[in-house]
Amino acid sequence: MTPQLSLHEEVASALAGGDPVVALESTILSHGLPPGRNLDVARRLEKVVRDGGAVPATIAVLDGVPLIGLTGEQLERVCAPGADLDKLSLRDIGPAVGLGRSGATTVASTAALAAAAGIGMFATGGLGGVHQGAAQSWDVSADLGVLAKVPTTVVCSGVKSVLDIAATLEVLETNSVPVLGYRTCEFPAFYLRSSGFEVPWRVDDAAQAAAVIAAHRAHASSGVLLANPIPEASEMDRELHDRLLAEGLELLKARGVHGKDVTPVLLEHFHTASEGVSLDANEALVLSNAELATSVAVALVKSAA
Ligand code: PSU
Ligand code: MN
Repeated sequence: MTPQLSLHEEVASALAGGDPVVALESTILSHGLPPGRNLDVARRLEKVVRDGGAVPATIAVLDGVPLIGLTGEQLERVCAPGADLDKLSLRDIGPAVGLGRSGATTVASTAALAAAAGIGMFATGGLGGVHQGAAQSWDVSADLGVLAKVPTTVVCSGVKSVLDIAATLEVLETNSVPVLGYRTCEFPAFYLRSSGFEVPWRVDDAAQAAAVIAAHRAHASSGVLLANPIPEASEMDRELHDRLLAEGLELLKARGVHGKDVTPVLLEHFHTASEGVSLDANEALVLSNAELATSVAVALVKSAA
């Protein structure tokens, strides 16, 4: 274990005992949900993991220290209204640590830090991917390249339809990342259950997912993507979704938003313009992903025993 990581005591003892641990990211809290709502969701996510029989490890960098598992106070700090944390992808971890800064971790950095700590299971909302127009802009999330290299399973609700979903799936294939649909043959599109794109593999329960993940780990060093569609009752109305998406894309163009600000600005637009409908959807899907990640983490420990 690297001394560059600080593991919460509870997480360290679960790992030492071979008990299930589920990593959670912090960018979704600091940049994806509004203050007030984010702390409530953060606490509920941790509770869902505990209720399912695993230990939650929310990951963030505070004052230059990568933390694997946060105390209640640290979680409040990440979610505080004026926290103004940087959004840290994996390439930003070195600078943040070296300069003693604080920031929230994305899928890329959370997956890498989790793997370094010995945690193989990670739940989040949406994965970053290939942006539309990437052939010109080269905007491809580092999430994809990192999943190629770290043996972490990411449970998410696919990617947002603002991305080029077909290209995202191609890049995952190139990077040897298996994509498993959970009780679906279609890749989910975050707020919507279906994207029209097929997934190569389907699993129907936690035990099947665990069997695939264990076998993958024996043969490859890349991560696994377990794609879990948003619960039916919380799926967004497609018309509302398409309208917000079109508006959001216009907004990005008009304001000249690019790079790492794209997702936060777009999410903000969805949340304000839908008067909270997208927030409820976002919350429902991430809680459902935490629940699924927990049952797969528990199944993995059982199958290894
Ligand atoms: N997708 C969402 N909500 C999010 C993100 C993605 O629906 O909060 C965040 C995640 O932390 C993800 C990151 O890892 O955005 C990807 O950012 P970028 O495209 O700049 O790599
Ligand atoms: Mn990008």
